[in-house]
Amino acid sequence: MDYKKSVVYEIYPKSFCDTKGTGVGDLKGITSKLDYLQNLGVDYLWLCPFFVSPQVDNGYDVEDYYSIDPRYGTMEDFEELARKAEKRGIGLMLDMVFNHTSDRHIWFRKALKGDPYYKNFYIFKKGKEGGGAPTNWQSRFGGSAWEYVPEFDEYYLHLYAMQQPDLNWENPDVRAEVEKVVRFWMEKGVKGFRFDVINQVSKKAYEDDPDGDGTPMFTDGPRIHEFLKELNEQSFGRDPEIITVGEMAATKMESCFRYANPEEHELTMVFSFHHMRADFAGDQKWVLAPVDFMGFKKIMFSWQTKMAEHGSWNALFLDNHDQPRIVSRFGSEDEYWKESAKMLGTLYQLLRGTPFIYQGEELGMTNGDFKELSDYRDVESINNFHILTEKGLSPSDALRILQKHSRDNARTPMQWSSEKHAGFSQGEPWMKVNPNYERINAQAELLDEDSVFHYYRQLIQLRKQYEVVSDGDVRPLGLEDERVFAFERSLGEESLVVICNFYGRDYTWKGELDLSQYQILLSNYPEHEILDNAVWLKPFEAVVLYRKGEQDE
Ligand code: TEU
Repeated sequence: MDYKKSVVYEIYPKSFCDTKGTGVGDLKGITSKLDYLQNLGVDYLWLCPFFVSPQVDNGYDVEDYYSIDPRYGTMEDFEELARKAEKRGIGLMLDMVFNHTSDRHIWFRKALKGDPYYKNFYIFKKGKEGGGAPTNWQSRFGGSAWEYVPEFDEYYLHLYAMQQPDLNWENPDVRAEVEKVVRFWMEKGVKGFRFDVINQVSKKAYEDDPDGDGTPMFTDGPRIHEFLKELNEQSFGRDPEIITVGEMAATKMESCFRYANPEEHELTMVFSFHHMRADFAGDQKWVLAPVDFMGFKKIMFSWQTKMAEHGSWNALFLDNHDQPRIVSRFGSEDEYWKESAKMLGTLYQLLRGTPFIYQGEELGMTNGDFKELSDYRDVESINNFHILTEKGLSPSDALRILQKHSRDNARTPMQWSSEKHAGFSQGEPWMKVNPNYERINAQAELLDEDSVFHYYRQLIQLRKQYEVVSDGDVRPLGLEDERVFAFERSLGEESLVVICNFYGRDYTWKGELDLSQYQILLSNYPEHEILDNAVWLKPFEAVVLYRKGEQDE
């Protein structure tokens, strides 16, 4: 399958569909929704981890890479899913978490017993002379990234939760194990892989970071390209059909030029996150800040144009399981909910790269309705609540920040219908269902031709039908415009123009192209006012215009 023409759909198994009434989604639930997914038109399903795990980080803490967590089903269930998906032309993409394991993984348990072979699978270091952790690095989930083990008088490194010890990629035996895991799943018929925080596996030096939390010491490290090339050569690279995406936390674009350039033989494409900080205060996530639209636009276009100049490929997304819902963040939850959900889809799906839709995004699902700390499940959110209140913030102010920025916003159960628990489960869901399910749900949207769901179907089809979408060059339009996100895609004489009003107010947009030669391919409003190079945009309006090559001269 051509990755440029493909669209990936991300599934968070825990919240997708529960067939057993346990309140937790399962693999059979995914199989039962294959018709829905085929109808939407997606080509790959990225399944977040379903391996045996104590679930401290919802499966991103893997205890056994070769077995399926019984709460999600069995290996037979997985094989059935793979088979039935393939029949519908859908490939499975698995999520491989190799920066760390669970602390319950047999390797770590042996390490803690003092087995020197397995101790070298992880990163144990002596504390500083005079006491304290080996370096000042901070865990991504808050607090020190080092945990003290009294038996050894040493610390182990965990860039994420304490129960997620980092693997030592300098050890060739670790890399060989990782490659073995990938080959195992390839043999099961898997068609792609997503590698979790893969750009953090090569650490630079175990030294203090003078002005920060350690990020430069373990991001895009000195041996990262070598490690990725080896992983490619020893595992997925043996099958040219397999597509891969690396999750690149806090990465530098220069590194991504190489990660995602086909000639480098590292990965097919990369996720970067700089554009997702548009509502942070600088690097600070746990504060309330307005959306910086101009900053967002600048970052998006700089990745678009520079990655293209280097022949490298982007993964495109606005929603995923770690991000609050985009319609709540950048759009509107009330008056213009539908229009803004469609506009945001238009904005990113027609850029240069492979789009990733996160479950429920195609319905315009919104942030969770969380009122108290006990409504939250996410380790990062709960840790940061405590950090904020220890710093002196009132619990209600801390909760307000969580309501905006918690990853749980994306993890509420999928809204299938207006039945009890949104049709997600017969039992009590592991996380609170969003009460707006009576209005926003798949059943209702399937019946409504004007729904966000049907609009997403059309967007996906544009990528299949128009080569200019999959292969065209990209050029920002009106970079300085403070209201509109617009760009042109072009292939030879063929041209596609996408104009998105980012705000809930009317706005007249003027560009440099004569639009009278264009036809409208898609829009979230039935009527349009376009004259020469000007478009009278309604709140959150998105218009996709197309001009064929021949008509040009
Ligand atoms: O996320 C890595 C990551 O750094 C972020 O997306 C993170 O969730 C966010 O920055 C916190 O502010 C990946 C997975 O996608 C995430 O679900 C896991 O929790 C994490 O790795 C650890 O495996």
